[in-house]
Amino acid sequence: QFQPTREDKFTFGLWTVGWQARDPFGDATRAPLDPVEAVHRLSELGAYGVTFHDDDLLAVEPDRDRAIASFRKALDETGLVVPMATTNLFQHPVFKDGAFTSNDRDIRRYALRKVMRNLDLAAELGANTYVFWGGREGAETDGGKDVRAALDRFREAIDTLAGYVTERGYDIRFALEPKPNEPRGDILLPTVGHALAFIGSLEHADMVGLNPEVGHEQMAGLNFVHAIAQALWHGKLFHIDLNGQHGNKYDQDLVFGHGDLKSAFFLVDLLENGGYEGPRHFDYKPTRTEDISGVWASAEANMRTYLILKERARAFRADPEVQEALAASRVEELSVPTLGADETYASLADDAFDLEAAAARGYHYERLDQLAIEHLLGAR
Ligand code: GLT
Ligand code: MN
Ligand code: MN
Ligand code: MN
Repeated sequence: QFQPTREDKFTFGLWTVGWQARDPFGDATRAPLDPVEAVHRLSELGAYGVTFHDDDLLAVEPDRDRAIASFRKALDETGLVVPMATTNLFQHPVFKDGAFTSNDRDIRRYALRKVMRNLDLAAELGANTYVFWGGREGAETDGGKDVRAALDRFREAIDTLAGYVTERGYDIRFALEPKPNEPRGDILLPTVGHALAFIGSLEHADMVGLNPEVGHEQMAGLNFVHAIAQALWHGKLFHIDLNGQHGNKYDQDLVFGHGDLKSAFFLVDLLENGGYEGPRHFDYKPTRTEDISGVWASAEANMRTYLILKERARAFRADPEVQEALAASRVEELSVPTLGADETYASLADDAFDLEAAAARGYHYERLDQLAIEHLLGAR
């Protein structure tokens, strides 16, 4: 039980298990990980696929062609797929003021070339989602960045790249990944809501959606389950980054479920029942204390935790007492349109409504919440 299989569609970024655990205060605590080794180990653990930044492939082999060849061979040997790829537009010093929104025009043009080159590889490897995390698109000072101009350039970049993908005939959609801050003091498109509004302004809006990350919304104090529900509602949940975070602090990138566990429970319930069919992608960092055995233990932990929560969510839904509690809370009633099919605002005039009685009715959410906690804790 809780043994992952390919059908579970678990995927990992090469940069997750491959993170050498450098932080702003300390050096790497782990050796570079060969992407070939990562592919084989993840396959043995039951993962379905891997994802990568252009530069991740060069972790131990600086020659791009050779690195790609051995990565491809590992994929063929294991059957792992590459559903998503992305670009490293944050690590090199050239991106210190951003990539698509750097004040320096030459750098913006270089960034577009870097993406186009990796889009070709992504298409070759069969990826159908391409992620844009704009970690360096932002500022520390409000005087130095014209945010409206930056948004113009961000839009120009995404539209230009969407045009490139369309013209090449690649079967690829874009997914923007919001984050409020870190590494920049303030990042553009800081939350799911900001990104959704931005997407609506794009020329190629239909091929652009979201890659929300659990911890990033929680860093902003927001409810991730609500963010995902709204992304689904807009038809924009193209991909997802699962991990763990304890509230408003630096980006922890903990194992999935190792932060706000109750939110993770309701998230899995939503993903499993809300129509999301894409990969369950883990974007976490094995903590700096771990050696390589701890890295693999943490990779396994992400998948097991997801499967356990999936089972807990199923048991919650199947419990007759939960069904009764849901009915008592009138959860289903919210799906009934407020006006009948043939009604207009005029029909509202002759409602017989007992104001006092309606105000007095309780919603019984506390009982429902406790039932969720008991299922989550395995007490039912
Ligand atoms: C980086 C970031 C992640 C993004 C990755 C995709 S890179 O690790 O912290 O949240 O998803 O570019
Ligand atoms: Mn993160
Ligand atoms: Mn991260
Ligand atoms: Mn992420």
